Amino acid sequence: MCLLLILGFANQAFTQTPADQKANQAVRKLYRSLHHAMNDSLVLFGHQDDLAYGIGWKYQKGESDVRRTVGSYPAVFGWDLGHLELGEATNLDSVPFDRMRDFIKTAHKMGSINTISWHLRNPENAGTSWDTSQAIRHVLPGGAKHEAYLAWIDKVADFMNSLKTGFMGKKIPVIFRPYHEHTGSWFWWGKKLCTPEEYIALWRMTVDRLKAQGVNNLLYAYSPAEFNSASHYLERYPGDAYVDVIGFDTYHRNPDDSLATQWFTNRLASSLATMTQIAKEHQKVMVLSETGCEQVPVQNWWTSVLWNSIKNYQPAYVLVWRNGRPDHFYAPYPGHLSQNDFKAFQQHPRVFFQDEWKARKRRK
Ligand code: BMA
Repeated sequence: MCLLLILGFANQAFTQTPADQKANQAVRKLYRSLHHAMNDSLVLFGHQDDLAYGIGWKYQKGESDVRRTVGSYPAVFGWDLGHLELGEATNLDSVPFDRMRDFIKTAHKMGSINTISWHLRNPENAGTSWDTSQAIRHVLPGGAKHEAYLAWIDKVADFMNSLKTGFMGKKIPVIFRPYHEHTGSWFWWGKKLCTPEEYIALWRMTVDRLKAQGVNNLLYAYSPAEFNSASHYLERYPGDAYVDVIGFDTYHRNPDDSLATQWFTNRLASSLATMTQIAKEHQKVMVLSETGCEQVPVQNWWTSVLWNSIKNYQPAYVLVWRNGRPDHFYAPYPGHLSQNDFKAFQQHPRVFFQDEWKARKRRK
């Protein structure tokens, strides 16, 4: 009995350890807490660029469309490093990297989780992420752009290494989500632009380089767009030693069309069902890494579309995209038609925003 208990405990500890063997204490703690959230069926709410800007405001200390609407910040904050590789001071959505660093510190201090994507330029011709000129083979070892690309990764390493708490100067844990939505072909790392082997080589080269630069505060998130089976999901999976979090990006488009809505809800549910199995087999944390319905034009979208599609599953978090412009936003703001429903979603016992997540961590 005693031995069984010890074995069970050891097994649990093993499976909740990040892929990076040198991961710091903070990132180990974050990984355990994500596993616990998932096992306890909690769904944390996340929002991209939440503290930076919203509808009608920009860079106002303490502001957040989510907090303005429901009184609490998100439990997960998303950020993006696109253009850091160029040495620019602001990212592709005009967020200054110095401010982003401060937002990440603020979010960490309030007990929330930070996740970072990277809409980086095409390394072949400096076009955008959406420039689909073939690039990967040129940046892999032996390619003409290899050294230049390592220098890009080093800029990411410097940024990650610079994320430190004010108090003790300890490195802040982050969920890094590079090369996302690769089952589509709209980014230069997408499925038609490289072979599975090239994609995996790019991923591993990136992670190995970050680690070699002393980065030890990351969990790595793998997040394709739509997929239709477990083998499709895993086709370009870089391996358990290179991934901690498995995600999935999908958006609700054409919400006026009931067939499109049905398609979205069915796909969301069936994808989460497939990922549940994968998460179990690979002992990873499962999340809905990006979703949303642009402008949320459906009054009860949060409870009837989103929650109804995910409620039978246990994604540790669900992140909606940025509130960039009056015609391009994914979280409500005060006065928005879905605000009451968003409040109902927030009050669901399984849905956690920053305040409840922080309180729970304190109790644990
Ligand atoms: C897209 C849009 C773009 C943005 C990009 C990276 O979905 O929001 O406006 O530049 O993400 O954040």
